[in-house]
Amino acid sequence: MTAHSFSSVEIHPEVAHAEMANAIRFLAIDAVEKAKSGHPGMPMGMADVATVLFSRFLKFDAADPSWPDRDRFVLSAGHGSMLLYALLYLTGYEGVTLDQIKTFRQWGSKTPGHPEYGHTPGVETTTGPLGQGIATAVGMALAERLMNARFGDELVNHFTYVIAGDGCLMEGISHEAISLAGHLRLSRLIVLFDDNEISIDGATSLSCSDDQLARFRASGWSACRIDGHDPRAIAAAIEVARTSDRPSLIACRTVIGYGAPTRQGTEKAHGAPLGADEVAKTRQALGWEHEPFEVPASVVARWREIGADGHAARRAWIERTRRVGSGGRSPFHDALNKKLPGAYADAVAQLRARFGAERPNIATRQASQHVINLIAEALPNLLGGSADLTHSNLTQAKTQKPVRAHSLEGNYIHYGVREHGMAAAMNGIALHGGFIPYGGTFLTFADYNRPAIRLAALMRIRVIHVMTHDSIGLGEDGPTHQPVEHLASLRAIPNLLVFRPADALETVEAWDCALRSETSPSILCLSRQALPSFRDGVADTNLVALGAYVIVEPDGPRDVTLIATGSEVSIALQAAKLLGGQGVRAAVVSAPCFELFRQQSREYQVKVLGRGPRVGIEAAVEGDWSRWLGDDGEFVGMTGFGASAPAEALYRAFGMTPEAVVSAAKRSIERSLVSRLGA
Ligand SMILES: Cc1ncc(C[n+]2csc(CCOP(=O)(O)OP(=O)(O)O)c2C)c(N)n1
Repeated sequence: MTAHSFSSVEIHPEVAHAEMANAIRFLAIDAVEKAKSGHPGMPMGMADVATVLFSRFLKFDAADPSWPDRDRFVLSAGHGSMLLYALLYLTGYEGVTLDQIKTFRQWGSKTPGHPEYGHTPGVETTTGPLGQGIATAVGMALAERLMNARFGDELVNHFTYVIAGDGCLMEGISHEAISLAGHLRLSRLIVLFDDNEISIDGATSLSCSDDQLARFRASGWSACRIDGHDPRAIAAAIEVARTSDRPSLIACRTVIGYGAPTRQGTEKAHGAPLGADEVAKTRQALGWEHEPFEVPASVVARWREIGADGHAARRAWIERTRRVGSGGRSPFHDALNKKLPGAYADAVAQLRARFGAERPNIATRQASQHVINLIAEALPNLLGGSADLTHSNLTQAKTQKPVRAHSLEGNYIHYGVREHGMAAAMNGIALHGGFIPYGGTFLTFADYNRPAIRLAALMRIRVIHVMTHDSIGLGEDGPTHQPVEHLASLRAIPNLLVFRPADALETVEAWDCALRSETSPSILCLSRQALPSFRDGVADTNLVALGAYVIVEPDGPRDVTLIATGSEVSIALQAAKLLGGQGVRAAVVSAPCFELFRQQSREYQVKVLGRGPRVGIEAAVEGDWSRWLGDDGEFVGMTGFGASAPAEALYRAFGMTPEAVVSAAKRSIERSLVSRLGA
C-alpha cells in the first residue's frame, strides 16, 4: 500500500484531519525515540482511525475519566500505548502532560510501557498481553447492555470501542471472546482491527491465513473492511456499526509505521525506535516540520476542544441521574456503589448463625451454593456464571435467571466452555462498574484463565472465581482433573486472595472476605466431597479474615502445631487426637488464606504458628509452605499427580492420613529437639 495524501480532507473546518493524526504520530515517534524503546509502528498506522473515532464518535469528557456513561475505549494492542497516551495528552486528561509523554516508559511516569489501569487516567483496562483487551471489552459491553436493561437509555447508553491488532486476533482467547459477544448480540461493541498484515516476525502470512471477516461473521458479528487511512471511510464504517444489531468488526487496512519511508509496511516499524535519520525523513514525508514533541497550538487547541466536547453530555447525564432517585440515592446508585448494603450483612449473619448451629457435613461447594442463594437476594448487582459447570460448581442461585441475547435482565451468565473468555469478561464487568462478577470452573482449569486472573490482580479489581473440585478429593475423574500444583501457583500471584475454606462456616466467611475485598480478586477453592463442620458456635469475628487461626489449643505448652487447609483440616484434627492419646500436645491451625495471614502482625502470626515444630498438611504440592513451617517442619502433601480412584483410596495411597501426620509430627519434634540440643 502506498502512502496516502489526504491533507485536503478536512473533518473539521479549522484543523485538517492529517494534522490531527500527525500530532499522534509524531508524539509516538518522538517519545519512542527518546525512551530508546517502544512501538512506533502501530500508533503511526492507526492514527487516522483513532483521530476519527475520538473526534467524531467517542463520548467522553477528559475532565472526568470515570463518568459512568462514557463510551469505553480499549487499546487491546497495548504495545501501541503511545497512541493512547498521545490522545490522553492531546485531549487534556489531567496529569497526562507533555512531560509525561517525554518520560514515556520511565520510572514514576504516567506513561508506562503498556497501558495500566489505575495508573493513568483514561486507561480503561490494563493491556499488553495480547487478546486480553478485546476479551475484557466483551465484559464491558455486556455490563453496559445488562445495566441498560435494568436502568434504561436515560442512564446507561454507551459504546465500547476496541483497537485490536493481528496479534490480538491470533490469540486463542479472542475466539472465546468474539464467540460469546456474537452469541449475546452485544451490539454496542465495535472492534477496529488494525489490519496491517504485519506482526513481529514479519508478514502475518508466515503464520496465519484466517479470513477474519468470515470468522467474525460466523460468530454472529457484522464485519467489513475499509481503508484505514481514509477518514471518510472510517467514519462511514463506524456510523454503520453503531446501528448494527450485533457486534461489529471493522477491519481497517493500514500501513504499519505509516509515513516512515523505508520502514513503513514492514516489521521494522513494529517495536523499535525509527532512528534519527528515518525520523527526519518521516517528518519530511508527512510534512511535519516541527521540533520533537512540538505540536502546533492550533492542533492542540482543536484536540482540547474534542476533549471537552463530552462535557455537556456528562452534565445532562448527571441531571438525569438526579431525577431518578430521591436525594441522589436509587437502585442505580446502589449498583455503582462498591460498598455492600446492610441487607447483605444481615444475610451473612443469618447464614453464619445457621451453619454454626446446624454444623452441617457438606461439601464446601454446597456451602457456597447456600451462600449464593442467600446473598443473591441481598445483592441485586451480583452477577453469577460458570464456564459450563453450573451443576458441579453450584454457582447458580435459585433466583438467578440466565442472561440471553434477548433477555438481558437476567443475572446469571452461561459462559460456555470458555474459561479464559469468562475470566477476562469478568474483569471487564468489574471494570465497567455496576456489578460484582463471579464465575465458576474446576480448580484444575485455573490454568485456562490464569492470564486474566493475573491482570485482575494487577489491576486491583474485585472479581470472584469459584473453583470447585479442589484436590485429589474429587476422586474418580483422575489426575487430569485433580489440581496438585494450582494452589501453589495461584498463591504466587501478588494481590490475589486464594481461599481454601475447611467447612461450611469458613466458606461463608471466605465469600464475605472476597466480597469485601474491593481491591483484590479472589479464588474460592472448594471441595467436591463433604467436610465435617469443626467450629463450635459462632463468634462475631470473621476468622477467615485473619488468614489462619487456632482451632485447637492443647492444655499445657504445645509440642507441635499442625497447620492445614480445606479438606485436610479434619485430618489434622484426627491426628491431634491420636497424638494426644500418645501424650503429645498438638495445636491445630486452619489456614484458609495465606495472603491474609501474611498481612497480620508478627505477634499474631507467632501466636498462631507457635514457636516449636510444625507440620503442614495440604493435598497439594509443597510450594511456599516451608516459609510457614520453619527449618524443623514437615509437610504432608502431594509430590506428584493424583490418580483415578475413590477419594478415600487416594488419600490412603498418597499418605494423606492422620497416621502419616502423626509420624510427621514426631519426626518434626525430634528434629527440633536435635537442633536445640545442637545449638
Ligand atoms: C500474549 C502475548 N504474546 C506475545 C506478546 C509479544 N508481542 C507484542 S506485540 C506482538 C505482535 C503483535 O502483532 P500485531 O498485533 O499485528 O501488532 P503490530 O505489529 O501491527 O503493531 C507480539 C508477539 C504479547 N504482548 N502478548
